[in-house]
Amino acid sequence: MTHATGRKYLRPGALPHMWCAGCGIGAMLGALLRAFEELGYKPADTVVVTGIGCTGKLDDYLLTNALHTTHGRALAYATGIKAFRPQLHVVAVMGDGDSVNIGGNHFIHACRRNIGVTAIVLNNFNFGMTGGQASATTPEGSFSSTTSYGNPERAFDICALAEVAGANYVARSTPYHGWEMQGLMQRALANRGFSLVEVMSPCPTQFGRRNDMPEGVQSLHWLQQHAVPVERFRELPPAGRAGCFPIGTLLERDAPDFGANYDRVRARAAEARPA
Ligand SMILES: Cc1ncc(C[n+]2csc(CCOP(=O)(O)OP(=O)(O)O)c2C)c(N)n1
Ligand code: SF4
Repeated sequence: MTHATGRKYLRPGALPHMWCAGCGIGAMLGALLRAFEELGYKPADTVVVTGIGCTGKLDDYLLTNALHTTHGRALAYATGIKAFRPQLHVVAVMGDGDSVNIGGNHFIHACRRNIGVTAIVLNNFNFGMTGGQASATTPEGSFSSTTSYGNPERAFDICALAEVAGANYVARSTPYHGWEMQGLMQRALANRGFSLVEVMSPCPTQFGRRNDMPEGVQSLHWLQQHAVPVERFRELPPAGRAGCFPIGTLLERDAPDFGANYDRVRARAAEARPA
C-alpha cells in the first residue's frame, strides 16, 4: 500500500495494529484499501461493517465509516445499511467463525437477497481470537484446541455455499497472491448484487502452530502449493484436484438484486409516515 492510500483510509495514530506476526489479516486489509483507491471510493461514501474476532478488529484502523457489530451479525447490519442508504459502498469483513459458523444463517440469507453488499471472509480455518477452536472450515483431520485428535468432520466450502445460496459474484484468493486478491476485490466491489471474496489465510499463532506451520511464511508456502488458478483447476481430473483449491473468480453472474424492491419499500414507508 502506498503512503497516499494509507493516509486516505487509515486513521492517524491507530497503528501499530494488533495482529500477530505472519497473520494474513494485514495483507487482506492492504488489498482492500488498494481496491478502494483504484475504484475512487471516498471514505465518507464507504461503510466497512465488521463482526467480532481478530478479523473483526479491522474497522479500528479505518477512516471510512465503520460499524463494529455483534459476532455473526455483520451481514444483517450491512444489509440494513444498503437497503436504506443504497448510494453507499457497503463492505462486510468477517472471519470464518463470524461468517459461516455463528453467522451462517445471515450469510446464506444475504446471498439469497443478493443485495449490493460485498463480503470479505478471512478464512483462517479456526476461531483465532478465542484460542484456536475448530470452526466449520477446519479441514478434516487437522488439529485445533477442540480437535486434539484430528477434526472428524468435513469443512464447509464457503464459495460453493455462496454460489448455491444465490450470490452474484464469488472469488477466492490468499495473502500469497496479494495483487490478484486486490483485483478480485475490485471486481467484487464493482459487481451488482451480493459479492464474496474468500481469503484463505495464515493464523500462525493458533491454527498454524497446531498443524506444523508455526511461522506465517510456512502457511504462505502451503497456500502457494495448494492454490490452483480456477481455469487450470477445472481441467484437472478428480484425482488431481485432491488437496487443492481453486483461486480466482469462481462465479460471476448478473441475476437481479433486490435494490429496486427496496426503493419501492422506502417510497411506501415515506408515504405512510404521518406528516
Ligand atoms: C455471540 C458471541 N459468541 C461468542 C463470542 C466469543 N468470540 C469472540 S471472537 C470469537 C472467534 C472469532 O473467530 P473468527 O470469526 O473466525 O475470527 P478470527 O478471530 O479467526 O479472525 C468468538 C467465538 C462473542 N464475542 N459473541
Ligand atoms: S490469533 Fe491468528 S488470526 Fe488472530 S491475529 Fe494472531 S495470527 Fe491473526
